[in-house]
Amino acid sequence: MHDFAYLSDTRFLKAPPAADQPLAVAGIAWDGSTTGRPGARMGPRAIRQASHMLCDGIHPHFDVSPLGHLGDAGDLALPNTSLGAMREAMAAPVAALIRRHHMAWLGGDHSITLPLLRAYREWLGRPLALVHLDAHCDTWQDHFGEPSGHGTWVWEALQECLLVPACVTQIGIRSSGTRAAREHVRDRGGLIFGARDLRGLEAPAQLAPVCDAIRDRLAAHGHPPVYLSLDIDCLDPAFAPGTGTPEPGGLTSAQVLTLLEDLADLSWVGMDCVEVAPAYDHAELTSLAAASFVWTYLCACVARA
Ligand SMILES: [Mn+2]
Repeated sequence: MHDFAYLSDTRFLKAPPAADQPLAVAGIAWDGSTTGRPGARMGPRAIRQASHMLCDGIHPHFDVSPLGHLGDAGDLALPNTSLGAMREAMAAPVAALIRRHHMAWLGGDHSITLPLLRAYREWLGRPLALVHLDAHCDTWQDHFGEPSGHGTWVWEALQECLLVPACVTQIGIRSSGTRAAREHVRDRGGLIFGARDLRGLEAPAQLAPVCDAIRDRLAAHGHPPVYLSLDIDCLDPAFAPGTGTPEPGGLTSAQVLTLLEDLADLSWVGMDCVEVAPAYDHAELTSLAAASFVWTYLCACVARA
């Protein structure tokens, strides 16, 4: 794996290079599809740097550390400007990595998730369930006149039958958009918990109905493998200012942590954390939130094993 020194000069949690560990992270330092403020290509480096605040401890909820189980595969070697060429270049290294490790992908803008889902769908041989935390529905049918981008991947993944429609759950959605886009997942039979639905709900007991609804869907549809796509702009800009298309009125860090902790028992197969744009960050708020979410997900994997 080519490792751009300037993009990944440190490793997540100071973990060793990926070899035969069950868990691994890899960066996808691409932001050629951003429609707002660019800069998410610098996300992997910032998330790794922020993760160093977490590298000497045990998770307070799961009572484990991913260290000893985790490797860092560096950043994928990718073209910088062509979406098609980037996705083509991703295919082989992604296919190899998901067969070797349970992966957490560090974005990058959200256009990276479609080729990731294609790779998981092909490898697992069945459509996936999706838990999608985001301010944006990402079900637009075109990307400002282009066929594909960082706001079309959910639409495309459903069109390509990569997902079980009834097992797609969107959480935190609140951006402007046509009704057709905003409600598309629900129209296909999936679940949407918009930011307004979740206002004031933060404690485990308050969010239990959300977790139970997801669990019920999975049980009713044969327990498909579950993928987590976590756009950091699901958080309110107060918690995550460093992102390309911030939307006021978002989730709190505590809400997201509660969901990650209390959904730890799902049949997760991988995750991504995208849209961290450190140029707009303050005091590493955004990159530390992203690092903490990825760390929590990885700790859940260790605790489950
Ligand atoms: Mn978003």
